[in-house]
Amino acid sequence: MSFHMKNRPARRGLQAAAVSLFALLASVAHADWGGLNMPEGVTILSKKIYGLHMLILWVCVAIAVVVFGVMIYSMVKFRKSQGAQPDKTLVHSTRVEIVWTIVPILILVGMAVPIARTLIEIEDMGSVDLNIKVTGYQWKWEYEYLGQNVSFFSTLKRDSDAARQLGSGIDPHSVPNYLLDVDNPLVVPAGTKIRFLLTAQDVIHAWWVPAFGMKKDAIPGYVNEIWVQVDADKVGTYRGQCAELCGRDHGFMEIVFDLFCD
Ligand SMILES: [Cu+2]
Repeated sequence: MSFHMKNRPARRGLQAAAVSLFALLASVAHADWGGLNMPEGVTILSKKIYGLHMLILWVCVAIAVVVFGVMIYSMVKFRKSQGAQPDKTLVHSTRVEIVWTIVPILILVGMAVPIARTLIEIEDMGSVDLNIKVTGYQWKWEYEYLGQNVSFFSTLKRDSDAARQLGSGIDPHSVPNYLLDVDNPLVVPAGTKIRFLLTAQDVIHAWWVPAFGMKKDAIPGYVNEIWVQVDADKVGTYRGQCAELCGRDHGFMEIVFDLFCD
């Protein structure tokens, strides 16, 4: 069927839409593509999780190329205008049924192997160098270095807290690391395998530092655990927040993790 657009304003509108679409695509092309992907993180586990993510992404891309390739080829090659006749004999084919059941099973099992390996590694709490108990409160964190006789509370830094008050008159832009700093950060030597034991005293919180690729709930009366080992060359400050809607000031439960070189 041929399609003629006689309505000029409509055609201009379509042209303008096409131009703006191209402009949008061009600006996306100029943007940092890395910002569209999942961040790689700085720990052993976060890198493995990133590797898995990329592996599965390319498996999906390969499947999409094959499936859409066959579909588009078939639609173009066997179109009605070329005299294609529907095959009325292929109502049921046991061979085809078996192939399209076995092939996806093999793909899924193939993907499950590296995934299971990584999951086992995530749960492996063996040979940790340091145990830190993390307790969530409304609205602060308590850190306890087990066996080291060190424990402290970590709360939103005072300058941020003052600036966030309604009608404080303080310009948030004048506060360094506004709403991202705490009074007492976690301080840990580089290259150590740390086990975090997460719990809470009042309601459910969640301890989350995005660069670690790990997030887990801190639940009252229950201990969850995660392990973190940051690469020795990634010395620096990593930040996170409580990732559970734990109450009114949930957005102000910051986490600051300082990694120093021995
Ligand atoms: Cu919380």
